[in-house]
Formats: sequence, C-alpha cells, structure tokens
Amino acid sequence: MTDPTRDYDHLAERLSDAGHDVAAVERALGALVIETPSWGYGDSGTRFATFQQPGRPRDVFERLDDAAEVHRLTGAAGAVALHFPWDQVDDLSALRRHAEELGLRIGATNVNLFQDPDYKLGSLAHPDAAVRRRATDQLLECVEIATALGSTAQSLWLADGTNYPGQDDLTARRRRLVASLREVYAALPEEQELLVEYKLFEPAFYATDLADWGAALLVCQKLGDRARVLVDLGHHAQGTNVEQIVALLTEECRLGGFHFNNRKYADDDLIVGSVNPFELFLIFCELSGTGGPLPRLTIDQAHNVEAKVEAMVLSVVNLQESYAKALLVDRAALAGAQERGDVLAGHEALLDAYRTDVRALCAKVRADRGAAADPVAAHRASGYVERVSAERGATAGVAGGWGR
Ligand code: RM4
Ligand code: MN
Ligand code: MN
Repeated sequence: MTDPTRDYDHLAERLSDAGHDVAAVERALGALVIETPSWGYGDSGTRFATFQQPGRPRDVFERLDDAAEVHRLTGAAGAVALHFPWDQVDDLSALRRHAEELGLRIGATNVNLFQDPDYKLGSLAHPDAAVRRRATDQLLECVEIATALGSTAQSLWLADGTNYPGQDDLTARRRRLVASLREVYAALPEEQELLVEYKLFEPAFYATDLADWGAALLVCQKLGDRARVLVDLGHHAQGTNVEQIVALLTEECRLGGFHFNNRKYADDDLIVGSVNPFELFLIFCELSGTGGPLPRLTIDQAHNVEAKVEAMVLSVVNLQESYAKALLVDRAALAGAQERGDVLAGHEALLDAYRTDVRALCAKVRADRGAAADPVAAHRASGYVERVSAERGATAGVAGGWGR
C-alpha cells in the first residue's frame, strides 16, 4: 500500500458503485470482537523442543498485558480467553480488575483436564469413578471461577480417549462422559454457556471420546440449549468441509464458537489464515450469511518459532480481512445464480469478493477506532517487545501452557 487514503477512496468508490453499503460494512467490521488466548502468549513448543521467547510473560497478568497490546493495535481483540489452572491466581477479583483496567474483558474460561497424572486414562470419561469425580469437581470449580471473572462461557476440550482397541469400553465411556457433563450443565448459571469442542485425534490415537462435530452435537442435544459445539480449525480430518459444518450447526442453533488457527497437517496451531485463507473466507461467508449475530470467535494458537504478540496481531488482521471480504459478497447475485442453477456465476460471486483487496478498508476501520492502520508495522516500531524483554527478563517466569 503506497497511499492508504487514496487506496481507501478508490476502493470505497468502487464498492459503492457496485451497490455496496460501505458504511454498513465498516460498522460490521468495527464491531468484530476476537478473543485471544492467554495460552497463546506464553512459550509453547512441540514434543521436541520449546524455545524461549524474549519478553515472554511470567504470569497471567503479563499475558493480559500482551493481549491488551494486540487490542491496542487491532481494535478488535477486546476479550481474552483463559485456561485453568494455567491462569490460576489467588485473587480473581484482582485479575478481573487488571483486565478491565487494560480495556479488556474475560472471554471463555477453558479447563485443563489433560495434564494431571490422574487423567492418564481420561477425565470425565475415566473408568474410575474417583477420577471422574475429581475432573467433574475441577470443571465445577471452573464454573465458579468464570462467574467471579464475569465470563459467560465454559469452553471444554477433552483429551479423553483410548490408544488401543480393547483398552476400554467405547459405549461405557460415552455414558460416563454424558453423566459427568449432565452434572456440570445442571450447575451452570443462566448467563454461562457450555462450549463443547471436538478433535479427531491426539492425544488419544485410537478412539477420541469427542472426535467430531456429530459426537459433540449429540452430547449438546442431551444437555440443553446452552450447550453448543465449538469448531477448532485444526481438529478435522484432511479435506473436511468446515464451512459446511458451520452452515449445519448454525441452522441447528448449535454453533457456539470458533477456535481459529491454521494447519497444514494436523493440529498445527499456526497463524490464522496463513495456510488456507480461502477456507477462512468461506467460513466467514457462512458465519455472516444468515445476517444473525456472529458466534464467539476465539483464536487458539500455540506458536513455537514466531514472535508471539506479532503472530497474534497478524492473526487478528487476517480475521478482519476475511470477514471484510465475506461482507462484500454480493448476496443478491449469489442467490440469483443459485436459483438459475448458474454454477459458475455463483462461484464467481464468491471469487469476486475474495479477490477484493480489502486492506485499505480494514486499515481505515482500525484507524477510526484509534487502532493502527498497519498493526504489524506499528507493533515493530513501538518497541513493545524490547521494553517488556527488559522488564520481564530473558529467562524468568513460567509459561502458561505447554512450556511448563
Ligand atoms: C487443544 C484444544 C483446546 C486447547 C488446548 C490447549 O488442542 O484445541 O482448545 O485448549 O489444545
Ligand atoms: Mn481449540
Ligand atoms: Mn487444538
């Protein structure tokens, strides 16, 4: 972009001429809220190595500071999802206050039911009733934590499953899981929803208890209206049509939210939109197609080699741009083509929007909100990383995530 103002003027004029309500698109874009994950700011790695980042946050307060920096730059990241016990503190009200002072609110609370040695064979579906009790109590405690923090969602990803055929009874595991979740759902305050995430495999290699959207949806239907499915972009088999899952769950009023990341092979947790931007656009086409409110949109990333805050900023920017493109789909042309059975015209209606360079539009929306026109460049120029590196020290602290 050479001259952002001129680029914007050209684009706005072209879009208006094509019949778009540019002000309405800008309003929708300005209202986008992305939750960033506290666990995405600490060090994380693969099973081979965890590399320490300069300026890595030492605790959840500093993770919130980093999240605030992402929000300052993008204007669209005003909520932070937390993970417990990774983000455990003695004084929850101090944590809530810290978030509010930074202009943030607490997003979904996630419970970690996968690292404790007791959970080796599962948590809510564990064969031993005592372990199930412990896991259920931990989740109930997280419901109370959420209440104290003003969070309105309990987000649940289970590592439960088996590695070998015959290791456990598949039907019995499902019954135990449903029974444990019924107890939690019954204790859920009105203002909280239960988001049920699924994942094809890993850490269980033979059978995962909640392996796909169907398994998650069936459990949600057993629990009640406030139980909804959460889609994580890294949790499907290769080739799965995720946008169709979005359409289906939206239609059933069971799409609770998204965990955005990107992948090439498995649950790679890469920067959003880095590998498959067209899929991301198609997902936003489905999310915004009904005209209803967007579900909870969260980033779930665990970078190992890229700079954390910068990677998060780029993810938010990529989400803004995908959403902007989806808002530019000529819905009337699309519907007309579909009615006429004009296959390529329908496809072109999508491609037209996808190929629009929306960067100047997004830059304008960010600048209007007091954020940065070019957030990555602004972040690099701000000296933020250098400043927090000096404050926090190069090696001090413990990661709130995989790096522990
Ligand atoms: C899982 C899943 C969960 C996240 C953990 C850390 O793969 O995506 O959402 O909480 O990782
Ligand atoms: Mn996830
Ligand atoms: Mn994941």
